[in-house]
Amino acid sequence: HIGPSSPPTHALAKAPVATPQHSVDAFVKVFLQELNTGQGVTLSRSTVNDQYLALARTVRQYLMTRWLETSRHYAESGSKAIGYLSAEYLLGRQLGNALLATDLGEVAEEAMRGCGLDLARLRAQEVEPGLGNGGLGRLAACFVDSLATMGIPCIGYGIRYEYGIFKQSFVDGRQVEQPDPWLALGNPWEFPHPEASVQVNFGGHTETYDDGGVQRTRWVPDWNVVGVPYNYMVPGYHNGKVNTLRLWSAKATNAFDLALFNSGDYPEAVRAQTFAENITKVLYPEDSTPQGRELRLQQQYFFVACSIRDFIERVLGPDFDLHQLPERIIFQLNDTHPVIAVPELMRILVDERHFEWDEAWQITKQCFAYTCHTLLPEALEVWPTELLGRLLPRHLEIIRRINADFLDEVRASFPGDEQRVRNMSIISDDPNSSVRMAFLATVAGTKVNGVAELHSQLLADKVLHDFDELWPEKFTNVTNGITPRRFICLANPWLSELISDTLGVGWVTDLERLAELEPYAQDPDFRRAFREVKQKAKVHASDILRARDGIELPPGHLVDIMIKRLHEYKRQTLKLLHVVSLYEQVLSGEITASQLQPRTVIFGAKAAPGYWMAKEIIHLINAVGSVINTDPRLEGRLKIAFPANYNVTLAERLIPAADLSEQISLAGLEASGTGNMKLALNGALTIGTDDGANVEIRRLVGDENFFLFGLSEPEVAALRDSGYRPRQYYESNPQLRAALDLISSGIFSNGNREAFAPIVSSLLNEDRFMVLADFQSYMEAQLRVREAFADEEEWTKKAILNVARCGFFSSDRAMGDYLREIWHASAI
Ligand code: KOT
Repeated sequence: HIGPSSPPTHALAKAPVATPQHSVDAFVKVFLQELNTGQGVTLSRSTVNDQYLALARTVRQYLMTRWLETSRHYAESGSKAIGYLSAEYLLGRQLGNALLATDLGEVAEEAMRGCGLDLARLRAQEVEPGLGNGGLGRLAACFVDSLATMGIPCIGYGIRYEYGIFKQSFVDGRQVEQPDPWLALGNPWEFPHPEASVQVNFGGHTETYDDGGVQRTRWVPDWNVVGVPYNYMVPGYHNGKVNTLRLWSAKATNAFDLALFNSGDYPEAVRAQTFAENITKVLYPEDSTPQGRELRLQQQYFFVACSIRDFIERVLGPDFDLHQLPERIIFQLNDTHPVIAVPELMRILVDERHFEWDEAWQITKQCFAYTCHTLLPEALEVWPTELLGRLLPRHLEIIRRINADFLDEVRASFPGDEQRVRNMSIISDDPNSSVRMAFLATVAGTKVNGVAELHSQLLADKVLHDFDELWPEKFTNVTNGITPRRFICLANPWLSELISDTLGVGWVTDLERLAELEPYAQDPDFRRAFREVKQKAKVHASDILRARDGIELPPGHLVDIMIKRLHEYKRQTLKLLHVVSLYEQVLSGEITASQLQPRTVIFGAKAAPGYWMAKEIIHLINAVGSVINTDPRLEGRLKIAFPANYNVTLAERLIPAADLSEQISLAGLEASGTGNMKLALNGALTIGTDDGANVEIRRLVGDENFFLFGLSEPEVAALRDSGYRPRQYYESNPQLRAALDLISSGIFSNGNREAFAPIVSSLLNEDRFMVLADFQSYMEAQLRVREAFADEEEWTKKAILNVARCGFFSSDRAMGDYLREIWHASAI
């Protein structure tokens, strides 16, 4: 039972407390109160962490009434909500975003100054919640931001990992991982609700029983854990709305260890508890390559079971008629990680609520939609039936029945085509019996979407081709987007101010209005102002890199940025070969250092700890950096900067400083990319392949404002089919050969010629991602960059046009697309 036992009589108790006033005095008062009563310290004795926590709690107070009001409003309206199911939310720091959403930035700054404190210093105290690996998790964070800003009822459901993405450092140029104890200094942004905990079962077996003449099945699990929800505010921008992100934390149940305690086996009881709590202990650091580990499946089922039960029992309540479920919720599956939600909802409807199978399936099918984020075959999740059946025996039975019914449908549509039936089966026997989660998601989802036009096309034409033939109406595209609040307003206050001074402030929630900047590309004063903005961003990034990593950004350099996970398909090695080749050309006297366009290449990248080749590539980047950064022959005209531990906070600092954005994946493999959008919207020009959302960026900004190179996806397919032999490129291209030979010479490894042999040999002999095939084209595109950058005015025009023409890439637009095409929900 929740809620007061008798109706309130006191007038003040009938409504949520009033929001504190939007004034410096009021702010200071709340802040000091929070310091004293929340932290138990006086200002004079407080630490920076005390001050940060009190400040966060102060801002929280300004959001609280809005949060309570938003929840009440949604509940009363009875409208359809989005349940965004995502195993990752890469949120980034919260304080700045909360200040922006509430328009309290200046008030807070002055209030802190009045207390003798520096707002920037307190903001720097916040440890970012790194509850995601990369693009997929950051996208989820952008989407919930947009939905709150658009006033759409949405609950983001996910996992409260005790340890987020690992902290990266470099030792002798090699990546070393450390745990990320992000909660250690206290987390002022979360609200635990143990009273709303949910039990989650695992293991055991199923049995049938007679229920008054009806044969039913039930699951008899043999262990369970409890999910404790932690609520986070998701503030809308300047709209008085605050949505909820609900992250689940695993706790041992009492039943779990009571028997063991009673038997006197205390160490075993404690071990059992640790076992339960391991479920949400740590984020899996794989990106685009799932690891088939039992604990990972436990995580997936854990958060999804908690979330569905939470929505049905707490949000809708016991009296709700689940026939109407599709009118109240659509669960968006952020890739296949939450797909086990499908059999879970079926289990609830059939086993617990006693729906007929067909009716339950009709309901379930309307409640899910699936977003696919990859095309890499090795990234498509499959679970061995042995494991799934051991952990979730009832779910496996349900999946088998879904599959059997589905395959009957295939047979009816394609009589006699048993090969097709085998190809489409959710359960595959090749090589071992396993469940193909993308197929399950496709069968269950009302819609299946890719994340950029090209990707959606390839999804329907290749990976899920048979499904597209069966149900063409299911397949759709929603090109990704990014939130302008974090990635323009917060990250780039200088650009934001220039835009607002020019257009007014409406662009922040209506990003297509950036198009109105277009004529200003012709205005020399505006161009000068635009360059000053870039200059300020570079100085700021430089200050950050100096303080954080001891890295100097030389003034006047072209800032060339490649920031993304380290993955062979993304081709950091291609970027590196460009740098090595320039170096080699200077060493060999082919060009003089003075002919180089002064340039700093900034890398930011984490490698999955178990991805050996990616870690070797990190080592090579650092090795090349330490040689060229100190070689006087380059006269300081070429530099590599590789700050460790690239994360959202660092991205916000680097992106505004970029002149050139590297989006150089092998065509057909980067589903969308979102860094490409962030960089273009901050006035960087893209050098890129025809891949992912690059295709749409180029179409919008125009060929003349984009440096295209490399094979197209059909060319990649054709080259692969005709037999790709990378060594031919090495043998026929002297520049490429010289660059690879320089790496093999040992110059970057103190004379050790073997140090980077695995990388070179992998490129020469296999080169799965066709780095060598695209090398020449990339070098030529970089020459065009060099030439274009030399003309400052023309470059500035191009940069302005990139900003003006990329309004499409707002996540507000993406959310609009999902609402119209997939969710059929609207603002209330
Ligand atoms: C991870 C594990 C399994 C399947 C897919 C992934 C995945 C895909 N993780 N991140 N992605 C990226 O998602 C972004 C958002 O859609 C895309 O922009 C990017 O191209 C994907 O690589």
